[in-house]
Amino acid sequence: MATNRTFTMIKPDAVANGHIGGILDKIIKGGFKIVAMKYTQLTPETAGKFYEVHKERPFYNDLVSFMSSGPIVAAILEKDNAIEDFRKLIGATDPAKAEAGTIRNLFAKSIDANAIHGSDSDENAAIEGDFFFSAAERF
Ligand code: IDP
Ligand code: MG
Repeated sequence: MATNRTFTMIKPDAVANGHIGGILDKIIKGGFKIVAMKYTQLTPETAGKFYEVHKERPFYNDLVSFMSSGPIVAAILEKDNAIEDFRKLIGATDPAKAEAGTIRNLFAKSIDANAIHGSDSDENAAIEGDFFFSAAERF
């Protein structure tokens, strides 16, 4: 069932490379409304918890150290069919395979430093949004 919210992070590589503005522009022009937004940095502990579902994957330790290596922008976004439409807007996990014009195609360099996160389900969008934002931080 489609719902109307997803969660995103602009990852440390995209922040460091000066792409916050370019990525937010794509998100807003893509029809997403910003419900909540925060500029912050994960610690190895919080990044490890956020990516706990990937604990058994071989890249888990690298992912946790990359995601805590610098500041990120976290946000909750709203749009009809948000999860699916946002996954379409960001493109494939591997930027080399991401469709032209997608955020990862435009702003990402590699499969690990791939510029942006997008929730993969309604359930995870709710969990991930709650990880960063209180009710009073949502508009
Ligand atoms: P997604 O971000 O497109 O949903 P996931 O499979 O959920 O992709 O993986 C989470 C994150 O882990 C990716 O965005 C990427 O940063 C990293 N990652 C995924 N696959 C690999 C890999 O094969 N090598 C290194 N990092 C990876
Ligand atoms: Mg994922």
